Amino acid sequence: MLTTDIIEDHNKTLATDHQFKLAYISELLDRKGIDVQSIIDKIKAFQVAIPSWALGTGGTRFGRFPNGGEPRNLEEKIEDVGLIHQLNGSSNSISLHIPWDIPSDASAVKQLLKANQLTIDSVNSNTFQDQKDQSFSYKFGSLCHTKDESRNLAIEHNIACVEYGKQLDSKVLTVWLADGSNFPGQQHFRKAYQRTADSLATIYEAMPSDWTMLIEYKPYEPFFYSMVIPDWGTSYSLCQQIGKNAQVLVDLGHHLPNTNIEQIVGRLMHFGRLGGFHFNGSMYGDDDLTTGSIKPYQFFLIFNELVDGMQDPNVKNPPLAWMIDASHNTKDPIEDLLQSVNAILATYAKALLVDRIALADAQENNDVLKAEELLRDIFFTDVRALVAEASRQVGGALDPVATFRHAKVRENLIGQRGKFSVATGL
Ligand code: AOS
Ligand code: ZN
Ligand code: ZN
Repeated sequence: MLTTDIIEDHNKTLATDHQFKLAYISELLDRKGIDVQSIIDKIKAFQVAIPSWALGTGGTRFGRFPNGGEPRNLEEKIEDVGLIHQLNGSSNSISLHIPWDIPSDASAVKQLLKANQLTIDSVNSNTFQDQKDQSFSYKFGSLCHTKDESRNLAIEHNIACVEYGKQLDSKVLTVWLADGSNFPGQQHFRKAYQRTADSLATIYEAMPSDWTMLIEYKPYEPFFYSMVIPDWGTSYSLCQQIGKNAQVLVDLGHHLPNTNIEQIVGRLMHFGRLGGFHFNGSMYGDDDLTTGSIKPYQFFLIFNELVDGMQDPNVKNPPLAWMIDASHNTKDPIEDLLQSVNAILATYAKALLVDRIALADAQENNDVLKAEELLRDIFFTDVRALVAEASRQVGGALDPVATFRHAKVRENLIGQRGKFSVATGL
């Protein structure tokens, strides 16, 4: 944990610059008749979960270049998220991956969470790799497997994840399946889908009634001819069959290039079936880059759709689960996560500023240019001072990455955990 002095003292060195930028955006919003503090309050309330597997260097299948000081167990992962939350005030939960993050002592973990002002977000199952001495393999699929033995093992694993989640007060099971085929003819599409639907229904039945199941889709990888849940339509159909607490999870990187993700978001909210988000940046596919790093305008258009849906009383969509799902080889993982959360908050803030009455009017009257300009005007507005101010007001850093570097956090973690400590997980 950082001392509050370190954060406050560093904020002081940035204060003059910050006040100048904040005064400018405040005046601008004032002229538009927008109450600045109400926007700042909404930013403060927006929390993004950090996945336990993003705290170590991700790497690729060609290699991994760790920075050192990586968290070696669940407790150290919780401490890292605690640091992130201290710095930005916007990351108050951690998502777990089972079996990587099985708690050895649930009550001690709960105490540690409390000390770091954190909760557990979702519990993620792992049927994409065989564990040591596993009795039946997932090589040819898990919940879709042709053989009862492998399928049942995957079902039991998901139910065990719910049990671990219950111990730590989670209420969300996220299912991402690496099930699919590599060659034409390998898998019977309809049968594989039905086996998956039946398996998911069995898991759903075992979940407490106040839990949510998030079903993630992905068009390719690890399989390259077909995936059993390749697209939002498949996720949606599964949710429709399984029950009202099953929801579609959109991972930004899980779309083919140029997919209109904002429209998918709009559709799912209209159906009341958008359950959550995995934020990341994508150039080609599931690149898991820093959020907002590649296509910031599209990211803004997605948030515009989200905020439109969240503010519309006619939309009956449950509150969304927000999580980052990124990890790679070249940045310090904590710095990357701070950068991602910052981009998410700034983009959310922009979406809050869109004049929805004027936009609806332009749309109704088919004023194409006006509608587009209303969005572009906000997209080009620099709102970062609002995000910094939100962080400052809750005791966080004006510039979390700068404070992280100034306080030499990574150097200290390397000192405690070693130069070659390696995080469990991907
Ligand atoms: C995989 O591509 C998905 O994005 C998953 O959500 C997640 O990255 C995985 O479960 C982490 O191991
Ligand atoms: Zn994901
Ligand atoms: Zn992914």
